Amino acid sequence: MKPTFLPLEFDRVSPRTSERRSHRLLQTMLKRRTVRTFSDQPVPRSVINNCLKIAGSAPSGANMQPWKFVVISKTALRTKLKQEAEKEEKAFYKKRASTEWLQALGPLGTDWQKPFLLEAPYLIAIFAENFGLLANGDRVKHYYVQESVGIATGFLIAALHQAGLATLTHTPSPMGFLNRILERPKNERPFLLLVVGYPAVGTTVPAFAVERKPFKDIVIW
Ligand code: IYR
Repeated sequence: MKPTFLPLEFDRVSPRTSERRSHRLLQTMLKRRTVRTFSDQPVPRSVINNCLKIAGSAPSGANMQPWKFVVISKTALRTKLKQEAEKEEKAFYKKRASTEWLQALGPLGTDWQKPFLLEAPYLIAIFAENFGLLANGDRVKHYYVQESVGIATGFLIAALHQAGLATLTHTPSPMGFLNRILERPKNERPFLLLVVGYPAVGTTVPAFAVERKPFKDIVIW
């Protein structure tokens, strides 16, 4: 197919503006912390939808946009998800996880109980489409699925933070139950469960995770 091109719409800004904006954004993003206790204070749906549109604008392999976002708010569904997640997590913490893994998680203070799955107003289950499925059942190849969905998820987390919301990236393992409970087809693989809301009053965060690697250890010029 012959490619067609459109003129780029690009907001050109001065170096001074770039400097100012990047600095402001840095200050904002440095304040993002994963939280594990949420208030039940409602969040406007429109905010969630705007942030999901931002996620959906992420770059992806061959522009296949291999992602699906399932927003969950109903208590009945969240109760089911909590039950299933806790079943897996219990097995993880009590049996499956290696000593080394449990040691690495120690400073986070996590365990198999996941009350936040009922506390936060929204859960967003993010699915990666390993391949596309046409209406006639034909498969469409997708490229760089992990990378693409990872980038979209990063967009989503950053967007929600800038919209004033807290998030938790939760990865019950394994997550296959999400397909069953949320009735998602077999080409969709659970990627992450994002918990979204306002932090509960008095929320604390693990001290060790405030530490960031020194800049010189993450960047080579
Ligand atoms: N999925 C478990 C364990 C867990 C694993 C990692 I790696 C974390 O950064 C945090 C937790 C849980 O959600 O508790």
